[in-house]
Amino acid sequence: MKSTDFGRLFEFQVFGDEEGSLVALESSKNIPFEIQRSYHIFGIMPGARRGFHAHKTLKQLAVCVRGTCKFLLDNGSEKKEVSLSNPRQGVLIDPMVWHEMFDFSPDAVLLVLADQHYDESDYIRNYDQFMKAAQERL
Ligand code: T46
Repeated sequence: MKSTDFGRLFEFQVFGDEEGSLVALESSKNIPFEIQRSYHIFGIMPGARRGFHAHKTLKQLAVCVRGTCKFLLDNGSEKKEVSLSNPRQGVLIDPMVWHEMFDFSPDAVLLVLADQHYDESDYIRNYDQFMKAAQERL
């Protein structure tokens, strides 16, 4: 992976009129994979920081559909901070990218789309193990 490729921000088309706005997310159209699972994170305690893992093979795209939050993304050689501040934007979380989510606003709802079903064995939850695996891929 080229270092600049990870943590790509997507800007979705908004269908809007005077009555409101709508964003459609579709497998292999504006989402760059087949969606197998979605989950959403909400009711986050003030100051909470989540994530602290990378996935071996899972691809995901996260949209803060309400409120705001930030991501720290780390591919083992470069770190990026990404802010999600509106429901028109999404951030791609590639495999082998360590990620942490933080600075959630009290009303934040983070929707995550994933290309595989839940599998705990796909997680790398130890940063040293992640760095070792990331270096081996270079
Ligand atoms: C990720 C970031 C962005 C399930 O049983 N099924 C699921 O599909 C998911 C996502 C989680 N869980 C269980 C596993 C744990 O017992 O829910 C509990 C909380 O999961 P975790 O501590 O991994 O949550 P986060 O917010 O740290 O991470 C989540 C995703 O797990 C992860 O894949 O990339 O959001």
